[in-house]
Amino acid sequence: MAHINVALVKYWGKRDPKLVLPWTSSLSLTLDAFWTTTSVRFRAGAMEDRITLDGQPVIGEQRRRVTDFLDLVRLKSGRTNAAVVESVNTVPTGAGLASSSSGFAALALAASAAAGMELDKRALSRLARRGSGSAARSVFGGFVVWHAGHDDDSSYAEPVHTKRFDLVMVVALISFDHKEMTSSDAMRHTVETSPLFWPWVESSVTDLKDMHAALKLGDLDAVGEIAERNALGMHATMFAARPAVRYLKPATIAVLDCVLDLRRAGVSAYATIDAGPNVKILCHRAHSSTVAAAVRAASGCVTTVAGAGPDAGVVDGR
Ligand code: 2P0
Repeated sequence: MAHINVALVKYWGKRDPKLVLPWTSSLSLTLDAFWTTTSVRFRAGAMEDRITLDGQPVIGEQRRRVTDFLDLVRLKSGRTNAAVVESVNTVPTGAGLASSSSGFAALALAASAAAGMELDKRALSRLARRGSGSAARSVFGGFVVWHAGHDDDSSYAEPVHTKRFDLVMVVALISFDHKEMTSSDAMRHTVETSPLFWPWVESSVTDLKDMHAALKLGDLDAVGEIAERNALGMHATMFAARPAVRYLKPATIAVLDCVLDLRRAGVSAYATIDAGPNVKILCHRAHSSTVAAAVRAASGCVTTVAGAGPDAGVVDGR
């Protein structure tokens, strides 16, 4: 079982698509509100992997990504059998809600255990990375940094120890729809065509350094400011891609306006947005009801309040 994470300093762009090595290091918060539970069994005699998500067979590109990952586990473990994979998501899949972060972290944990591999957490993070970049971070709970690294060994995630502070994310669910362009395609297109990509990579180095300092101090305003500028910068790289990639909807902008109004009214609230129209708003737990009510009124969205989630782990044999 693994929980989703939301990046405060984003990963956007691979310098090695096969090994999933990113151009930038990233830093995230694992959330308690959404998770994936996955079981894997290797079956003697079966010809084909059997993969279900929420009880439905997984097909097409999604299936290919999972079977590629199982092939990697088979290669590393020496297993040859086909697998039965059953996954259940509490998070809408493919809607920019980081379902692949919890999905591939849970799969890496379950598949490596079923194959008899005994991986420490760093090795598990490196394995999860090969399924989906953000999954490297969901191996750990709380705040997590994924070091970009320069090869398979040096690109892994680890926890960031911070001063304790009660930061939560109000998740503003604007759309549950499957996004039109996957993150993988959108980031490749951005790297290849956006003139703003390289300046963003450069500014991301400063954002990460500043974020570490802000977390050490437990300074929510600094954490929020850095997260918001980094996310809007990432979306700017997509707006400048040719043709543009635009995940934001009118309701996304309404939530951003609302967050600004909340700040003007003295409430510390900051927005971050991933590859979809949904917005996550960072604030103190004490302000979460005020923030959630304001963004619902401003945009008609549904809200969930999420705190820090745990490490990926085995629950009831899963
Ligand atoms: C992140 N996102 O840091 C960034 C910010 C979305 C926006 O990681 O191609 O599903 O599988 O490595 O991890 C979403 O991309 O991409 C993502 P792949 P992934 O959370």
